[in-house]
Amino acid sequence: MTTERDKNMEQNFDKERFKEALSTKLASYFGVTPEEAEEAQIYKSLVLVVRDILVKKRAKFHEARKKRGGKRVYYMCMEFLIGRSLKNNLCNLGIEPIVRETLSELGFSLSAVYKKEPDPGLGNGGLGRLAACFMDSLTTLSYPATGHTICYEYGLFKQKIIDGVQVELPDDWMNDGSVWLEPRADKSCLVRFGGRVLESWENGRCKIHHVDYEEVQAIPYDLMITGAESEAVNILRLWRAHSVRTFNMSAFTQGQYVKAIEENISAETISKVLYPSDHHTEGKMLRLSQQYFLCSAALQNIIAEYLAGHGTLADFKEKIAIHLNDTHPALCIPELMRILLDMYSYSWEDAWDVCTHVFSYTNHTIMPEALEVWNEDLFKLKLPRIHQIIVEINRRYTQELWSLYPGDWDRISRMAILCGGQIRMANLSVVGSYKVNGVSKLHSELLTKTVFHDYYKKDPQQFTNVTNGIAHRRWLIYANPMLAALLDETIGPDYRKQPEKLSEFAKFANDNAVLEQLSLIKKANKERFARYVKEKTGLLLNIDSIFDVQTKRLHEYKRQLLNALQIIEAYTKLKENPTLNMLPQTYLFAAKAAPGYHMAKEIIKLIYFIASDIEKQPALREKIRVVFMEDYNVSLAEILIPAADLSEQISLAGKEASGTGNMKFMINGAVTIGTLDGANIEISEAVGPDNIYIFGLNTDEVDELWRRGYVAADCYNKSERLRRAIDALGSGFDGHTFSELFAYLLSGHGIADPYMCLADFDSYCLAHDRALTDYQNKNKWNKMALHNIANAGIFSSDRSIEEYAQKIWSLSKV
Ligand code: 26Q
Repeated sequence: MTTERDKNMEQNFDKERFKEALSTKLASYFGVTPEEAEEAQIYKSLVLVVRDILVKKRAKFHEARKKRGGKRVYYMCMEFLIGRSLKNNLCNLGIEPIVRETLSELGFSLSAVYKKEPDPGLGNGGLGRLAACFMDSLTTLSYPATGHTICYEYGLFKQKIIDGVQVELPDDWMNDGSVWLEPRADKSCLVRFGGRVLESWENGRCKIHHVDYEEVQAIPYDLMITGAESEAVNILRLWRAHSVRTFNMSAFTQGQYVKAIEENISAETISKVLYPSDHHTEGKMLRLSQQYFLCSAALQNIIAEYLAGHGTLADFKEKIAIHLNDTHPALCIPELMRILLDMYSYSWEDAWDVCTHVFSYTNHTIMPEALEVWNEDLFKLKLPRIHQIIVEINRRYTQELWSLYPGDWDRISRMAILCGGQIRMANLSVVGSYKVNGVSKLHSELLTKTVFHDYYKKDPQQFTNVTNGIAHRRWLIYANPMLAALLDETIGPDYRKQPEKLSEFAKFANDNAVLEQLSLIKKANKERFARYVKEKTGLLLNIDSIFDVQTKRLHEYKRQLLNALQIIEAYTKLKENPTLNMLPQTYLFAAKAAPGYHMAKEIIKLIYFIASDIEKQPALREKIRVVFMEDYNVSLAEILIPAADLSEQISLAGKEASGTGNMKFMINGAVTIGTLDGANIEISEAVGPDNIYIFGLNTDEVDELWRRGYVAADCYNKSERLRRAIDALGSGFDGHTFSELFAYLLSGHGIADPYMCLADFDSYCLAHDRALTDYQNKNKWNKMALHNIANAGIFSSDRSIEEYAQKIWSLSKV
């Protein structure tokens, strides 16, 4: 029974009530008193207490939303890299202090309890983390939103580095990490694969019969998302595949037993594991099954929910926005067509009208190897009805193009969805969406100039930009509580919900007391991180050295290799002259490589052996230290980013669509060293040229150099510094030589140095030298840090979401 006291649990949350609620959970789930409980039991019971609060809050929000009516948005993404939930929820609800105190009275440390929570790795990197930041902001800003994704049993692999080699281990996060998830068997549905499509004529209409298909059950698991000081609670719905075959015992005796089990297993394989590669599509059929599984389950669910609330689909396109986060969920478009045509007897024109008013699409890359295509013959076998629908969308669309551009076959074939036996998912996404956006100013501009140029010419209004953002509460306030306290003290707490107010911090640029505070906070965060490193690796970091950090997926275009070359150059110089008086430097890396990505793994090996080489020379490692942290994930980022002095954002111009790590470092007072790529350009505009180290070629110069013919060896021959670094690859580190990397940079299989590390090397070293000089001027550096923080407000995902709500979804708050 719900008592009045219960209802007000959150508002009237006090120590006594909390203690009572926690004790009840401990008793009913584990049969222990708080005194007898273990940390893990405290963790689980605490989650259950928080869930109860959220369930009640959710019910209220649901009522308010229903009463208001209005539009809602569904955010579709194959990845949601949510990170741990407990701290975020306690802080958002404003009950963390009470929980901390109460636990402390019971003899537990809340910080230790936080560590009991596994960090779900349900994403590869930027795209998945963006989806999670967006759910946070949508909820904080009281927008009605639901996320849909897959409940992977195994998230992104756990990484170990053994003798320089990345070893992948399974991430079994569900084992006890699913306390937050609420299974909703009542909302499960069936998704069909394979089979054949038959047509018949009934009452003058063509009826579709899908036969001989295999059915998989989709079961949703709900995760409640809180916002900061907000009445809203939204849902992230994670879909799990289940076999529908019931077990036939008689088959056992007939020798069919194993076969039946095998079939069960193959159905459940669909949600077994997250594909660990980004920026590379392999065209694997299991990935296609995952994509359709998500799209079909989500759309059936969206329609069912809509009908339950409205009774008819009449106003569907006015009330619903469905956002496709990259092309991965693009099958939502033909799936909605299928449902409207085959199940609700819509005409093609009416169904298409609904689709083209409901879907919007964000592109996250223009790199050709990342643009998804499916082999049409294989696709047809797995999804015959969806294939038919795509063929018809393509037929009608190319017909329209023919009348617009008669005879212009080149253009029409570039814009078609089907071409050369392949299905082009980016084209399907553009054709089926009313709005398409890029993720930074530069990227959005490049989209309209390159991959989507033809579509842009046809309808410029279809294209827009929404620069990415980060959940600044998670990444600043919760990850860096000391900095948050300083901000509260100096500019007041309004920036917590109005990030643009961070700009008021600029007023303190000449306040020496504040600057000193800032540097003490950075030092404390470096100490906190150093304790963590000591615990994990046994290494003792020098807090007074500059922390120079590059953390992100390992990829050639992100150029961890350029960073390594710069380190090698500094290291060899130091070796030649060991008494060199220099600022001590600590280079920190963390990165996962896709398991099949050979070159990325070679770069990890290089960094690892540079590090181990230096470790063996005590005199040198006082001055230069390299640390590769294993298993980069959200939790590691939360402790590492606040400790950074220098933020490495050094992709080849034109390759990084936006980047979001750059924003996380900036808001924590790190200064960026970076190229004019992605959101670095906007960061540079925000902080001004004195508060960032920009180097290297810009996109026009990169293009020009490609056209002229880039010869890496020319750079090598011209630069003494560069030769020293590259030659060192040949002589090696800690007994390991890197001839493959040497060849990759200078001769290569196809083109040498495809991401132009050598072209940018000298300029990178000069920028680095400037940064090291400036770092030694404490006052100057602290001021730079302050300006970075003060100008980071526009990179809050609150701003991004307000732009999506206005420019794309036409969404209003509850
Ligand atoms: C596709 C097909 C098959 C298997 C995997 C994939 C796949 C999975 C993940 C392809 C791409 C991704 C992830 C891409 C990604 O994270 N892109 C990044 O998105 C960020 C958010 O917009 C940007 O800031 C980064 O610049 C961009 O690289």
